[in-house]
Parts: sequence; C-alpha cells; structure tokens
Amino acid sequence: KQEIRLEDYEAPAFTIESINLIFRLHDDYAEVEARSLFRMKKGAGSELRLDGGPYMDLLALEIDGSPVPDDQFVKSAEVLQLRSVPEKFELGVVTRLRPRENTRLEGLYFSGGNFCTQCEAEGFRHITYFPDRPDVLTRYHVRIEADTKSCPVLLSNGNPGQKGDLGDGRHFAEWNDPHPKPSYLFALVAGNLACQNDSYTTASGRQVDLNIYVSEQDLDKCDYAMQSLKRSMAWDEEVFGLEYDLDVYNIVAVSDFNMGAMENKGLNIFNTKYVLASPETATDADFDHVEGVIGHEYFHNWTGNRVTCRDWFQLSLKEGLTVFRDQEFSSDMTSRAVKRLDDVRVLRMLQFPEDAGPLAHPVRPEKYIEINNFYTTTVYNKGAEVIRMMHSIIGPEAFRKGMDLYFERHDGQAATCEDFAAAMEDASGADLKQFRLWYSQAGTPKVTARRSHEGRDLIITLEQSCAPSPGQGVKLPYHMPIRLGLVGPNGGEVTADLEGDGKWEDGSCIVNLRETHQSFRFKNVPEGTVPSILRGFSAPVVLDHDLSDDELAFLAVQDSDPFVRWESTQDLYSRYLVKQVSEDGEGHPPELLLQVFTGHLADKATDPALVAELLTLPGEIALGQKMESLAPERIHTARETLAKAFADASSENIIDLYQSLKAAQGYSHEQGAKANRRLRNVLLNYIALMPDGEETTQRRYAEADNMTDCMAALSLISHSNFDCRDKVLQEFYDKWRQNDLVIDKWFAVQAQSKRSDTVSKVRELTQHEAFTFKNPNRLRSLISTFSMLNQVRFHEKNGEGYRFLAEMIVRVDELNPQTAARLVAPLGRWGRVDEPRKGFMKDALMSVLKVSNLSDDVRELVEKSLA
Ligand code: BAL
Ligand code: ZN
Repeated sequence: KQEIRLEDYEAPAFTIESINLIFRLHDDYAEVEARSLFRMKKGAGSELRLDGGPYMDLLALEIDGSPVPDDQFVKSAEVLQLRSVPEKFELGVVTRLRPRENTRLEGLYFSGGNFCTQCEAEGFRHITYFPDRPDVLTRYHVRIEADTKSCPVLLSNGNPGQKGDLGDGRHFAEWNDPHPKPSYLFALVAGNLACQNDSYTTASGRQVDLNIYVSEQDLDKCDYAMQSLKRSMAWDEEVFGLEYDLDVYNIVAVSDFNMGAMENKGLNIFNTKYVLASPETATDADFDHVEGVIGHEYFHNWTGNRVTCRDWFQLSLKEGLTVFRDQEFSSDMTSRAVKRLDDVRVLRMLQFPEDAGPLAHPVRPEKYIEINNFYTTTVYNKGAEVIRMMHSIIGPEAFRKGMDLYFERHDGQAATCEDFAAAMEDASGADLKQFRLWYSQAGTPKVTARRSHEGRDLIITLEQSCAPSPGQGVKLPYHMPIRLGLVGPNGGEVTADLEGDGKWEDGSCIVNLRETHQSFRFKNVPEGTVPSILRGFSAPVVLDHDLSDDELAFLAVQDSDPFVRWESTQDLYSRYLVKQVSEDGEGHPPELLLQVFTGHLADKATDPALVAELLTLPGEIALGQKMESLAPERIHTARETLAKAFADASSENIIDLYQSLKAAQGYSHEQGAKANRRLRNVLLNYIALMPDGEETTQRRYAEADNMTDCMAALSLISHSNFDCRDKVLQEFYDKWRQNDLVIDKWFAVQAQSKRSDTVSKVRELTQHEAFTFKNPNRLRSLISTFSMLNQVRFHEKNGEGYRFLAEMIVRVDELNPQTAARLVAPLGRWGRVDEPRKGFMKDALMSVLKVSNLSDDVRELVEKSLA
C-alpha cells in the first residue's frame, strides 16, 4: 500500500445524489445491489475511480441499466476504474460477499448469530465499489432481505420504511436516512436480537423511539445504557443546544467488535462491553465507561455525523471534540475532580508514551499507510486536550458561541480542523494562529517553572521545550494556557495583580505561555505563598517545578484545586520512590511522607473518591516515565516497599477507616456509595499487606455483593502468593464461565499479576478453553493487559514477554489485522530500556517483520517501531 499524504488532498470529482442499496442476506453469502446517482463536478475528467476490496466478487456493473463492457473498466484488488462515464448517470454494482469468512470484522460480517457491519474508516469498500471517502456524502435508502426465522430483526440507518413478507420464509425491511452521510457511517444489522425499548421527547417536541438490541440473555443488563442515552440527549440539549434529528435511535450490542462502539447515523453498533452492565457483572468503572461511551457515540450525531471530516487526517476534528464532550458529560454526571484525574492518568499512561516513542504523530497526522492505525490516543485523548485548551483560552461562553458558529457554517458538510479553529477564533476574537501548532507538532512539551522574588513580588518564569519526534526535528513554541493559583501561608487563595499575559478567573489565573521563556510577575504577594501550577492539568505537558517537599506537602493538603492536591501528593511519593530506585535503597520513608499519607487518611471533608486517589501510590508506569532508563523490577520493589511501610505505620487508622466505610444498606449505585467503594478498595490494598491480609482479602472476596468489590479482592489475590489463590481463581471461572465480559476480567486480572510466573501463566492461558484468537475483547483482556499494563512482567529481563507478544501479533494478524496492529506499540518502546532488553525487543520486532503475508496494518507499525 502507498503512503497517503495530507498535502495531496484533492476534492472528489463526482457528487452522488443518492444511493439505493439492496442486501440479500443468505446463510453462506450475501449479495449487494447498489444503485447510485453520480454527477460529475465541473471541470472533472470523465474517468471514475471507485474503491473496492479483495474479498468480494463483482457480479454486475452497469451504467444507466446497461452492462459496462469489459474493455471499459479495469479492476485491481483495491480499485475499480471506469474509463469514461457520462456527466450524470446511475451506476449499478452487484457484489457477492462472504460474511461468515470475514474474521477481519470490517465491512459486513457474521458474528454471534448476527450479520453486522463496521465501515469506519474504510469498510464500505468491502461491501460495494464506491468512492469510500468521508467527503462524499449522499442520501441512503436501504432494503434488507433475509430469512425470517434466523433474522427477525433487520436494521439500517435513518427512519424505518416499509417491511413485509417475501414468501419462502424470507422477509424484508426498508430504511431511509434523510441526512446525507459519508459511507463510513453506513450500518446494517440483521439477526435474532431482543430489544429494550424506551422513548425520549426532544426540547422541540420530537418523539424519539429508543431501542437497545442485545442477545436475549443480556436483556436484563441494558438499563444503565438506556438511562445514559437519555441523560446524554438531555445534556446535549442543555449544554450545547443540540437536539436529535431522527424518529428512532437504535443501539445494537455485538460481542465481536474491533472498536469500543461506532456512531453510525441512527444505528450505533456497540461492543457489548460498553452496553451491558449490572452490579453483579460490572464494576463501577465499567458503569462509568458505559455512560461515557453511550454519551460519546450519541454526541457524534452532531460532532462527526452532521459535521463530518473532509479526509482522515482530520479525524481528531470529530474524535478529539467528541471525547472532550463525553468527558464534560461524565464530569457533570459524576465527580468533575475525579473524572479529571482519571482522564489525566489515561493520557499519561497511554498517550505520553506514544508521543515519546517511534509511533509519535501529530493530532492531525500528515501521512499514513493504513488509516486504521491512526485511531490513536493522540488523535482521541490529546485531541480532546487541544479542545479543552481552546475552551480555557477563550472561556466557556465564547467556546459555546464558537460551537454554534461551527454548526452554522458547516452543518451537512465535511470539514477540517482548521474550520473548527477558525470558528472558535471568529466567535471569540482570540488569535489562535500559534495555538494551531498543537494540531501539527507531535511530542509532549516540557514546561519548567522557576520562581524568583523582587521585594514582595513573585515572579514565575516558565520555559517550554519539546523533544524531536519522527520527521519533526525542531519544534516551535506552543501557545498553552497555564492555570495558576497562589496559596497563602494560611491556606487561603491569594489574588495578586498580574504583570504579564493572563487573566484571573474563579480564584485562578490563566496565563498564556507563548514564548520559549516567559515571566509572569504577581505583585505584592504575602511571604510564604506557594504557587499552585497547572491547576486542572490545563495543558498536556510534563511540568518541572522548584517546589520543595514541604511545599508539596502543604499543597497536598491545602490547595483548593483537587488536581494539584493529587499531583503534589504524587510528586512527593514519586520523588522518594525515584530516589529509592536510583540508589537501590531500602530505607524507611521520611516522616513527611507518612504525615501526608495519614493526613489524607484522616480527611473527612474531601470526597472519599478523591481521598482514595490521594492514598494511591503512583503506578509503576508513571514512575518509569520519571526515569531516564526504565528499571522495572526496582520500581516494582520500591513501590511495594513504600506501600508496606504505609500499611505498617498506619495499620490501625487504615483498618478503622475501612470498617467505617462498610455499606450499611447493601449495594447502591449512588455517587456516595461508589466513592466509598473506591476508597475502601484502595484501603484493601494496604490491608492485604498486613499480617491478616489473606484472611481479610478472602473475606472481602467471599462477601462481595457486587463486581467492583469482587474484582478489587480478586486482583489482590491474583497478585499474591496466598494459599487460596488458585482455588479462588478457579471458583471465579466456574461461576462466570457463561459470561464473556466477566471472563474477560478473569483473563485480565491474571495478565496483570505481578507474580514472577506471570509470563508463563499468560502463555498457558492462550491454551485455555475460554481463550480465542477471534474475539478482540478476549485478545485485549489477556494480551494487551499484559503488555501494556504489566510493566514489570512484560519487561522480564530474559525477553520472554517480548517474544510472547511478537508471537501473538503474528497469530492475530492472520485473522484480524486491525486488532493485531493495536498490539504492536509496546514493542516499540525499546529506546526506554537498557541492554539486554533493548536487543530482545528489536529482535521481537524483527521476527514479526520476517513473516510472509504480513498485513499492511502490522507492517506499517513494526517498520516505524524499528526506525
Ligand atoms: N468513530 C469510531 C468509534 C468512535 O470513536 O466513536
Ligand atoms: Zn468517537
């Protein structure tokens, strides 16, 4: 496959007025008849190029009802080229597909007894020959014909049309989507599904029929998804003034799905993981993910569907913006402070390493070989940070005006990131020229903050830099909003006049850092004031500051900004741990750390969910990022030793708090109950290290009346050398063997185990009766969890973790290249480790490259990872 470049973009030569699709679904094949009305654009040549794929047969090709002669078209594996077509014509294409053989899970496939589709980014070309690009929008009319008994439910985009019996045990249903859309938003589902129905009335009075389709046995697990959908619809009306625009909103949950979910117009297709939830089978985090992803796909109806992307380089136009919207939605539904910590943690754990490694790319990439490889945490999560920064720079009111202007200008169009920035600029009057570098430059900037004093003035000097990334040697300075606070000696907020580019807002000052080196003078600041820098993590940067341990301890307790409280605590713990690692120390933690820890333990004024985070030590991955060269075992040992020291020093307080949090009334999903569970389960980590740890953990496991508590205990048991370990794991498996999503957790909890036998256990688990290479959720739960989240075991010094991952990539690639490619990234981080690990990682990558018939998806990432 050839590299595709942003700079080569050309507008399509043809528009398409409408498409009529007929799907004739049979047990072992599907026939697709597509009739599209093409119109040549002025000045375009008469040659027509259509995208196609190697897995379908072309049965007929017609122009205005007449077959196209053989010498008038050329067909290769991926392109169908018609030599000369009229200015306006109806193109008829009939293709034959084999959905049951489709293990790639793109285009039309058969899974779990149902036909379903996945067309983003380029799946539609595996259904019919078509200009499969996001800037070709047209109206879809779809007719589905299938067996009545095995496929009673027939769904596509838009509003339902006619349906009826065809005789011979077959029936049909028609669907009309009045909104023009690109082919990637096309969807079809046919199968035997149960349905949970509800309705929603929009602000302007449109009655919308809401349906969630799942397997019969999962019908009791859809309530939360349905409530989340209704909350999303109300939230988008309230916050952005955006209403739904069809008579029906259908969601279908399928178990074999490459992505989390897909925003097809009026017919979202979801991974079951993000629909099904009940307290017995889903953790609190799972519930939050269901709410977030339901919201995300719903919000795409405007940011993605009504306004779509001109080309795939603009993917973050819809994804970054929609992640920002779903984050805001979840913040409003749950705890804003804790949601922000969760989002920052994800960004640092997944996006920062991507930005620092060989696969780094800008939020708006400039070239790609396989677009599926660009559904990345950079495009999504860093993209959302870019939107969040715009929101901070221009303020919430101007941001809302900018959104209104964006829709006014681009509704029904395929737009660019530039269009979005221009709307924000025009609505606010702000100059975002320099800010646009966030779209084009890769890498995580570093900001250094240093203080100086002149009389009673406090001068904060910020310096920014960004390391080179592939293809980008020298970076220009970014425009970043840095939210600062001044915490007075008694803990109160200090508001001081600012000399420099910035403004005060709600007790914080947002300064605009634009230069490489820039100073901000705060006038007449009381002695002993401590600056609180990067409140709310206002820019996705690595901050280096000059605060002392005492000052960090002060902010950890006193700051009004929950992010900085958490960050200061983490910094304090990290500083000590990094020192322990570099000195190979076994020392006792300083009194200050213990004081901060016990202070948090005694904090009754703060949301228990936040207290839980304040009591959690930095993760091993976060600690690794603070070191020049990764020392996985020493990090693991140092962290365990500190946890044990905290457990020993505060055992009584920990146990008292743990007991006091026991739910009086049994399980509840209220915010308060969720927060208590979060705190209690963090405390359990420490209790497990105490002399009675095994007993308490086992009791917690046995008494758990919900999956959150059950998994918290099981995870500790899985890490441990407790006598009960194997028995408990087996019991859990026996209890849940019929529930795929719970069994995914069972695989994941073992893949995350820090025990020294984990690599061999994980390998063994690929032979387990419940393991399959065909299901992406199962692959992710075992292989991705191990390689991405279990730093100490993946980086085993003998290289076994790397070799295992390389073998898995090759195995998965034979069936599903998209999912295989998503496994590659951890092997590319060889720049972070010393020999012999470095050599082993490169060898593992080389071993993948040697395989014949490797997919473009995997090849692109492996080659880049070796570069
Ligand atoms: N568009 C792909 C799935 C998602 O981001 O919603
Ligand atoms: Zn999305």
